[in-house]
Amino acid sequence: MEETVRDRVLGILEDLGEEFETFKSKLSEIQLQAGFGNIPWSTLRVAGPRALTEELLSWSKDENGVEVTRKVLRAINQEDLAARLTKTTGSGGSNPDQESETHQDPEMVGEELLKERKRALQDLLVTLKMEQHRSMKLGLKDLQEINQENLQNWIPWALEDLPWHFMRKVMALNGTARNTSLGQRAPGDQASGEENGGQGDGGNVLHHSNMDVRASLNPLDVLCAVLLCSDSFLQQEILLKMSMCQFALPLLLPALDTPKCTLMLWAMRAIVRKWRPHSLAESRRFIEESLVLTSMPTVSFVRMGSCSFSKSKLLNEVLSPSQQHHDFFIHRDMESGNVPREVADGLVEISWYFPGGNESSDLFPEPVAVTNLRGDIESHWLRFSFLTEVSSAVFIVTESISERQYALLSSLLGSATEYYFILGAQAEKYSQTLGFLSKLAPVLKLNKLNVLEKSNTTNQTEFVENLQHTIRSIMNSSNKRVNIEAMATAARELGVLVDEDCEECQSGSKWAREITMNMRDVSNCKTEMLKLQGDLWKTLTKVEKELCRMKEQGTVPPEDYKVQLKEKLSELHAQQNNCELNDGLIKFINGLEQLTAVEKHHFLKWLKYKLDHIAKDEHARLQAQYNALAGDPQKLEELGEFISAGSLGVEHFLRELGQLYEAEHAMVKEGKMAEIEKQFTRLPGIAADLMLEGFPMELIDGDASNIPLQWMTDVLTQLHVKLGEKSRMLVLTVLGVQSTGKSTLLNTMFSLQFAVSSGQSTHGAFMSLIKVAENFREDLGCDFILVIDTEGLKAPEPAKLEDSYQHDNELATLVIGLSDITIVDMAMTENVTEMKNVLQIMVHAFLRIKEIRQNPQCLFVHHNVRDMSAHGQNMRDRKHLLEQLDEMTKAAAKMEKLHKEVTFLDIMDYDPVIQDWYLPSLWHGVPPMAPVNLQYSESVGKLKKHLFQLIRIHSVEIPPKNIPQFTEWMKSLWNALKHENFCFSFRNPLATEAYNQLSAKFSELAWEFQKKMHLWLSEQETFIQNQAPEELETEIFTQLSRETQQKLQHEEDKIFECLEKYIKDGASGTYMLEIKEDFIRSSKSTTSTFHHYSHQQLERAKNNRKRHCRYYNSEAEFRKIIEQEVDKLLEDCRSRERKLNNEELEREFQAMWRGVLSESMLFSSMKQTIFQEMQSLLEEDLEIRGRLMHQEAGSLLHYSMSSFTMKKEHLDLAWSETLKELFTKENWLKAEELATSLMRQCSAYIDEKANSKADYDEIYCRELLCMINERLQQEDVSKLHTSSCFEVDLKFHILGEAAHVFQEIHDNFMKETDPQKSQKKLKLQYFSILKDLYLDKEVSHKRARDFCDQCLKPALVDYMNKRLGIAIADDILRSGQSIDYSSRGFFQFTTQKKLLEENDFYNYVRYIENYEDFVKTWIQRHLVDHYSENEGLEDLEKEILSTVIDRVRGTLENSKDKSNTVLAFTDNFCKVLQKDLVISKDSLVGIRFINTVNTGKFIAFIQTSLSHLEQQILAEFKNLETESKLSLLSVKPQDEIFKRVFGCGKQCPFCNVPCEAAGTDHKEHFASVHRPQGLGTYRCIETNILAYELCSSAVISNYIFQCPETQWKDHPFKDYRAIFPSWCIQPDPSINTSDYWKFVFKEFNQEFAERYHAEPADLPGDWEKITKEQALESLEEAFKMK
Ligand SMILES: Nc1nc2c(ncn2[C@@H]2O[C@H](COP(=O)(O)OP(=O)(O)OP(=O)(O)O)[C@@H](O)[C@H]2O)c(=O)[nH]1
Ligand SMILES: [Mg+2]
Ligand SMILES: [Zn+2]
Ligand SMILES: [Zn+2]
Repeated sequence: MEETVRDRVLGILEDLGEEFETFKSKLSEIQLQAGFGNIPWSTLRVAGPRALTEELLSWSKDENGVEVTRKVLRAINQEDLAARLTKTTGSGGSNPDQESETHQDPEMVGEELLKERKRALQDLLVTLKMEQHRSMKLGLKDLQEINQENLQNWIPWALEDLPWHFMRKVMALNGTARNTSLGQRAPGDQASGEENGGQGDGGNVLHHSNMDVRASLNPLDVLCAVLLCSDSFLQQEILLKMSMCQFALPLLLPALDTPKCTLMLWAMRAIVRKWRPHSLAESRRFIEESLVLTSMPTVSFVRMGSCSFSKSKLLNEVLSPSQQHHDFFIHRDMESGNVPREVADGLVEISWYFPGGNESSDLFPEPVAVTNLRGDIESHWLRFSFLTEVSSAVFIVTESISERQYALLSSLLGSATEYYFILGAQAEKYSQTLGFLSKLAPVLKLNKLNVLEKSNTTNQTEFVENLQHTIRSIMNSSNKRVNIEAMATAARELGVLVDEDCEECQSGSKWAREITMNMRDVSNCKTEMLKLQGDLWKTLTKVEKELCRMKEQGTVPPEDYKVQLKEKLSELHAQQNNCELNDGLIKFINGLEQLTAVEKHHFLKWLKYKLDHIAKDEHARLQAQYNALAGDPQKLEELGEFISAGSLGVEHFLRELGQLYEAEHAMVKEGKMAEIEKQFTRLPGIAADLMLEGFPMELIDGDASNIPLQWMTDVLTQLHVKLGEKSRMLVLTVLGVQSTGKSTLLNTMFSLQFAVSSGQSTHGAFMSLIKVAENFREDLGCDFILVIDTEGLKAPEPAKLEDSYQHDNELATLVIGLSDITIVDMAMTENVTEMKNVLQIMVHAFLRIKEIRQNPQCLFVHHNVRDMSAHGQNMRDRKHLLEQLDEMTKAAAKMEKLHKEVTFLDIMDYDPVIQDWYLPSLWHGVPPMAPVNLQYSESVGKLKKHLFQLIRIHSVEIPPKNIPQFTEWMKSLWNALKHENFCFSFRNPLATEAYNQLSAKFSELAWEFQKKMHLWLSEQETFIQNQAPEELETEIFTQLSRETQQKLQHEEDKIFECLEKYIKDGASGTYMLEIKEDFIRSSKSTTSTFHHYSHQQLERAKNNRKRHCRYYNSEAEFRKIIEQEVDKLLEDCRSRERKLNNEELEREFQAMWRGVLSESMLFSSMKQTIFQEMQSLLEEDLEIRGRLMHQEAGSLLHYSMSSFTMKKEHLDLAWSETLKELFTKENWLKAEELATSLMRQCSAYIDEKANSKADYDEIYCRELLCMINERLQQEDVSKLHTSSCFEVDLKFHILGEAAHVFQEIHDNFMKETDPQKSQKKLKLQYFSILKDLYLDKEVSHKRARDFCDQCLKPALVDYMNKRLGIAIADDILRSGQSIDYSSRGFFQFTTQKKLLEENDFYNYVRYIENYEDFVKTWIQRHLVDHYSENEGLEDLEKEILSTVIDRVRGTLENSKDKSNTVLAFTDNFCKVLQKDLVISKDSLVGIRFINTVNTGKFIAFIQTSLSHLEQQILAEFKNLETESKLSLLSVKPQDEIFKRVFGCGKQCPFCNVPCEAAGTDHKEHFASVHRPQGLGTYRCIETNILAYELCSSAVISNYIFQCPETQWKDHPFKDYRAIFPSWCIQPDPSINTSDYWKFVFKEFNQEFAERYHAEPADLPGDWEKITKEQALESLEEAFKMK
């Protein structure tokens, strides 16, 4: 008999029962939406099922009516009826069922239905705005990315927010993740207002509730949509977190995008559960196992037909621990649980019960799985079949059984599963149902116990208990135990898909299996497969640390001991490198290199699971042994260690790669392997890729307590490249007691994947990179966040106290040092001492980090706080904590040997209100059944928000480091940590960078200042030279000095201003502030030097001018007379009648000339005796200084430097009488050295003056005396106890030598200006003038030429010499050349590199013995070379000359109309240019007659000859050798450059290496590399053999030294600062740092010995092997030139 559509609709409406009213109300709502002709509410309200059927079907076409009915049914959560309607009324004759109506052909899907479901899915995804992720799956990274939303609360406002809300919350372990109700907007908010307005007729309660429902989605739909749009790894993560929240997990995902439903095996792989079955209750052991591998009985719950009570709710009650209800499954009474499901029908969920080992409270004695099928089994027969396959028992929940259903159930005949029926109350069909049941009894082997009745009157608690009891008995009787892997097999047989069957996953699994296939156990794998990281790496670590600590040095000299250790290192590297690559590792590497990204990801996950499995098995076995051994403490401990060494993970494989890489690198570096033989160069790139994909990377190996620095550096460098070099990272770390949930905290906060749970506790430290969204980077101030998870700090056991404390200390210092923000996890453990010990370690670490001037930000997280109100509790506790922290700080300061009072607040800005955070315990209840505490999740969320606020503020103050900076920083920290004295050994790379930047800036500013002042002084000097001597004694000169001081002050202020500004704008922030003082001081010292210098310059100019005048006065006098006479003669001649011819005129002139000469005193002895002048100056000086001059001293001329020898009287022997002879000898040598160096310095000065071509000046002598006095007053000299006789002798010899030279200078000068010569010249000139005048010639051009030649040209040349030096220095310091001179370090590098290239002993000697001289020559040579190579110098000359000539032109132009006479013109001309040109118009011959010439013509002539004059001067300059040109300059560029690179001039007290600190006045002297001390002439006093110790090694060794400063007493090197407080000598940053000087020493050992009159050093054999290339490399490394 055929049912009509009408019958079916009616049947369904009748079946609705109580829900019929709901149906009607929903219908009215839907009608409104549909918008076309509808059934009025008045009709609806009274209509019964039959009437409504008519209405519905007549409403429009039949089909539409059916459609509407179905929609409404779904909307009121009557999916089953809706499905039935579809099934029975489907059109087109095709089979419309979802998964077929018959069980024979379960997956035959009707096209129509398929379409409809596709549409439903499509609609859902559109609503959720997730369509694009259907193909482009979401990954974990999308969730990790940090964006604006991290700062907001996640309240879903629109449906499209729901998936994100779910994912975010579930990632944060938030129990409310599944809630799908939307946030209520504030009233008046338009979005909700509109809908309300549309409603129109209020008053219907039902109506409203439905309205609310509509504004949401069923959580299961959201879950399905999210899983559909996620990649398989995100799915895993979501399921993992859901499982922690104790949410039921999807076991079978409905067929959404796939033809069939899917078993979520892979998605559950990551879940590990821990429990204690009752069988183990005694032993107190836990079982920890991967969930998918755990076999247990499974009980399934399905529904048939409709049911009045919620099956899911019932299940929740069955599974909930007593006293604590938890919603494992979503049920219809939950928030939005009643919203109709759009796509989630047919979902099978699974949940578990795990016992905690407490027999009285556990519900079940062993684990049991419970599955729950959503929907009616009739529509989901395939799933139902699957469940019957895998379950021990299936509970069918139903209210009635119909004929059809009976038929269906009958087909289960022969099924192996037990069936139970839970009958809901439905009186009408009760008897019919019972009838069917009894018919089914034999088919399904039912008995009375298999039917549970649940009527309205049943006591719920009793019913649940009953059910639990039934399940228990099923567990007892059935021995069917399946795990999810086994379920997958069953599924495949039924044609259900399994997510693991995808290609990538299978290939990943295959690769992993190949590695683990032959692995027997963990220790076997470690010794066979991972050889490099075992004992080899641990021994290596020990040796590396010993190299820095030298604890077992004994009596071996430090350098030799270092060589021994180095050899050991090299040997170990070789051993590592020689290890055969085994199969497993090769496969691992191949896997990483060859697989696609997704495959690789699968591969690594698989490897992890498989390794975990192996390790767990072993762990369990060992644990059993351990328990058995209970009596024997010795063995227990051994086994305990064994157990802790038993972890094995992918990180061990990666670690092995790191070791392979390190070893290979070391081999190449040691020259034992060629660069091209390298095999592992691609590994760092691969590791960087892994980091990008979210794998945590091992930073510190917790087993060996070491960092593979090269590996780490190269991995991070690769990472930097892969990030497009945009890698500013904020570093965040967590630190705290062991196993307190640190990793869990980070994972919860940032969705990371750090290893958690006791089985795989963190070892060492791992880091994970999180991306900040592009549009959020600006705001947050960084591009990435690097999260570091660390191993818990242990409370040291007494036996291993030292080691453990050290390990923890290193770890804590390193990570705190690396971090911008540190979270200190202060779990409230029961053990107070443990907490205290750990705090002590942390405080110590913070103190050290503060000492190296890093400002750690820190948050204290008080974890496991039971009562959340506790934090408000009382200030007393806090005060108490602070007191304790202070105590700890004090103790730490003592350990660090800081001799100062420090409190905790000194090392950290600690504000309990902001910095103390309280977290409740992770679990709500007792694990394993406890879900995550909602409070925990929410507190973590708040903490996270706070962290981001902190980061925003922090990154403004201290810009985050990028990867290269981070790497450098890490290396420095680690290197320093290897040393005993961390703070002292730390070389701060960022501060160094800031320092270098600042010193470059400072040099630039200093030069700018000097240049301005030089120019200024040169103008003033010119001005002085243009004044009459008597003018200079007046106010004019004082005025000049005053102006100069003002100018200085002005420029000085400018320097400070610029420095301040630069520091303020500087990116290096705080570091610059720290070192600012040094530079301010240096600026001050530079300017004050200039104060002195400028004063001197002005004085000198004045003196010169006076001397000049004195000398020229007589000549001027003479010329005046001559000119008078010429005038007379002219008159005379003109008055004669006859015109004289040329000879007659000459005769007359001759007579006149002779007459004048005989009368004049001209050119008599103008020569001075310089030495007498000097002698009197010397006597004056000695008198002032109260030194007695010996009687027999005699004339200065008897002394010279070469004749100086040391005499007994030179030392104050009375003082040293009591001391050893040794002391005297040493002092003698030192005094001699002092004398030599002083003489060298003075002779350099004398030479310079000799070259300058200027006449002698008294100031020379004064300056020499000043130099000597300054040197003798220095501190180190006073310690030598020299006598005053020494001083007197020294001065005599030096000035004696100088006197000879100066006399010569003067004599030469006089010769140049030979009176005879000038006399002759004058004579010719005057005769010519006379002739011209007599003949009345037009002579203006002649006079003008004279003016050009005699006045203008010398002035221009002088100008050039004054300016060229400044210009050259400026050119060099500002051009590309300046890089060599940009900093002292750079200069050292360039010179040393060049020295190495030339490899010439004498060059080295000059460099070492007379650094200053070396530098000067070096610069000079460089200048000469530079300018002989190119036209640069000519350009400079042209520029200088053309500037001044332009000025001359301008002046000429201006004077044209103003001056009537030539004299007036010249006066004016000189006056205008008196600051530029020294024009001595007095020296113009025939000045008296000049007025007779035509002014206009005179000027015009000068104008036209200017360019000729310019060419002439340039040509003359061009012809000069560069060197002699340089010697003529008044400001010597080489001196200016020298000042920049020479610095303070101090040398290391042990090895004489020059100080590299910037400026001239700094607190500390330092050098990047020290030299073997023998190069500084150090030798063994007894044997006279040169010493080869390095200062940088000595300071960490047990060596001692003696020197005058220690009064020749022994002093430990480690404590050298007590003697030389201003020197900072740090240990070498790497073992190769000093290779350069070692190389030099071994090359020239013999030569140095001869030179120093000593025996050659007995160098360690290892030094012989150092090559030139290695030397260069070490140099590049030391000065960071790579
Ligand atoms: N009771 C309780 N257990 C927690 C809490 N937080 C984490 N755990 C559990 O403690 C165990 C260890 O957690 P981890 O996150 O690995 O702890 P950890 O501090 O990183 O451990 P180590 O790295 O070994 O020092 C896990 O099983 C967590 O589930 C908590 O607040 N309360
Ligand atoms: Mg951890
Ligand atoms: Zn030194
Ligand atoms: Zn210095």
